[in-house]
Amino acid sequence: MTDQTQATVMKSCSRNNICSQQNFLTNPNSPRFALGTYNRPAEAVFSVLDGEAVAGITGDAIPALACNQIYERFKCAPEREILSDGVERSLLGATHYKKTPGEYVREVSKHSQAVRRVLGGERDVVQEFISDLSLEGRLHGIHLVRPLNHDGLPSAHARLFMCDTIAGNENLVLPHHEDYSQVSAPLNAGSEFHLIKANALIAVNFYFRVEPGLGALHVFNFKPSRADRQSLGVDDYGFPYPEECVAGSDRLVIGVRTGDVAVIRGAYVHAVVSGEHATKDRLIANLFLARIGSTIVYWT
Ligand SMILES: O=C(O)CCC(=O)C(=O)O
Repeated sequence: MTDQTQATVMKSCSRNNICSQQNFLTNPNSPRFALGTYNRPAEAVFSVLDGEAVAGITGDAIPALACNQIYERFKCAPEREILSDGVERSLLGATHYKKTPGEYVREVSKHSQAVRRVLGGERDVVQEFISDLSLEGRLHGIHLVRPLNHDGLPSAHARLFMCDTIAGNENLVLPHHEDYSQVSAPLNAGSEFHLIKANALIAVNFYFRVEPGLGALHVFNFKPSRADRQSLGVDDYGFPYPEECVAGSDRLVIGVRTGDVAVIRGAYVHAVVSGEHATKDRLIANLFLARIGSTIVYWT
């Protein structure tokens, strides 16, 4: 991680700054509530897994030409679907949200060709990242990086989403949520999902199109417990958290730009905020990954 500074208590911080906060100072088992900047997304993953930061950013990780080409191919892809799971967005690829593992892996095989085509073929940017993760992983005791499997079928390596500011809500592109509840949900019983621990869960986001100054990713210093999730009525889904529940929390404001890759601990509540005005056609690809012993598994 670059850019180390002394721990200070801050209400928010943006890229190129490291900020830490009371939680870290009082509880040595918590990760630093900080945003790190990294030269490679794979480096960011291990730093965040090791608790050196809760989030990491790699700027200009994807060439501008590749971002443009992916955006153009996505816009023309007939396989895109409109997903309405609380937010309307255009999706290409499989998502495990609210699905049984069996339903999810069967969906993966339906979409994998279109995802690969839009991302640009066999050696796409996400695949390159996964290869780099395997190399970097050797330095961190990782022997295998592989898709999470179910019924002998693999998970996907990426899904793509394009979102606008939510109609009727000037300020949000993606409401407050976390990514752990959907993994620990009872519908995943008996699958590899249930081996995943909250602190080992990482979300990786590849930004192909973000309007300048808009659509920042906010990560809040709130990692809900099971009791929190139950009392907020979001157990099993992790969505949507009422904005009020993070009103007093510190936050990392990650002003993501086209070409960036951001890595965050998925168990922390996060949201995408429009900014000064509404935004349109914000395109990302993402995947989740988790360390299980000396293996990293990934899924979408
Ligand atoms: O779009 C982003 O910056 C974050 C995406 C995200 O949190 C999600 O897809 O669950």
